[in-house]
Amino acid sequence: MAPSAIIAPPESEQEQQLKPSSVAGGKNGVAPATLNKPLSAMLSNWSTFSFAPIRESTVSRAMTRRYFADLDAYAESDIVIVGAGSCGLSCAYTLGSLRPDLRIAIVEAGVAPGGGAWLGGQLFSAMVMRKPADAFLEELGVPFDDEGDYVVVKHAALFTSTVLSKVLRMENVKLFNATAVEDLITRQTDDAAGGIRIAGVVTNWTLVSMHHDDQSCMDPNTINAPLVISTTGHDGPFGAFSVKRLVSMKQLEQLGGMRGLDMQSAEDAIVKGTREIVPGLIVGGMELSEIDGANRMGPTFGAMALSGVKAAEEALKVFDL
Ligand code: 48N
Repeated sequence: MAPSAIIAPPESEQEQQLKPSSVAGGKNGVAPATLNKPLSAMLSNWSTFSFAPIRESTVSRAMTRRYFADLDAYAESDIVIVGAGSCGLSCAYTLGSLRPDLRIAIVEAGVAPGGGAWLGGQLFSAMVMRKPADAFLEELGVPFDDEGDYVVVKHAALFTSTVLSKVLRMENVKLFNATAVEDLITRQTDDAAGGIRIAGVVTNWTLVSMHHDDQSCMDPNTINAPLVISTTGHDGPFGAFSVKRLVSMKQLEQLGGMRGLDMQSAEDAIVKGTREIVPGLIVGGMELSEIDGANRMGPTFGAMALSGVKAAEEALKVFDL
């Protein structure tokens, strides 16, 4: 005997409300926007669709011509920002906005810029920023929930992609990603103490940097700049690069080492401590915790954004000297 059809219990009022159609933008929600004319004309006309003709070499030339023109132009930069995490990108946005006349190169070891700011904490994607960092979100036009002493961006990638897209649109800023800074360019200062001034960075494609041990040394490239801003994050395979290099060059005795998690103290310390460490080198973000022995703050990102803003301000003080 066929099992009797299972008759679903009547939906409760509450289940009715959970139906997807109540989501804004659904049939019963806000009317969907229309696409532009060329795209609308494409829809349901795929049988006649075809791309314009191209030759493979044209694609290669379109890419390489621009890349090598950028390498040539930015070989002499005004400012180099090392690390395109939340601090580096916030710094680039601030500097690029305030000084569109400055040529700013960002060097990022990862193929994907953004560093640790694509997720909030763990896999919980919302991003918390404590006030007054909401001012930076307002500046960028990133929407957030206001929770009183702090705000929440619904997805960390919304913050990161917004600041990234604005920086990439700037005429005076160039991102060299998948490119590692593997040393600093130095000059002797005239003081008797044998001090140095940082005068640029030494770069290599990250994959090359990772294989120096198993390939003959592939000589690097360089970018000359009177000012470098290092925001390479706390210690890790690539992290805390510039501060570790200052120790190995005997310009710093030793690192303070990032301390345990203390949200209350960590964020103020990082923002207020962002500064020029040796002539020509400003350090910000979590890389700074490695010098000063500052606490870590875990999944709150206001200090990264405002350390980037402060690093930009410190750079303009130095640059306008
Ligand atoms: O996101 P990070 O690691 O660094 P910050 O300082 O921008 O932001 C830190 C933040 O994400 C946290 O760590 C949060 C707040 N958690 C704190 C906590 O308690 O743990 O970005 C650094 C970027 C990365 O994209 C690296 O790939 C890049 O710097 N990088 C380099 N790029 C070029 N050359 C190098 N030598 C290099 N080293 C790191």
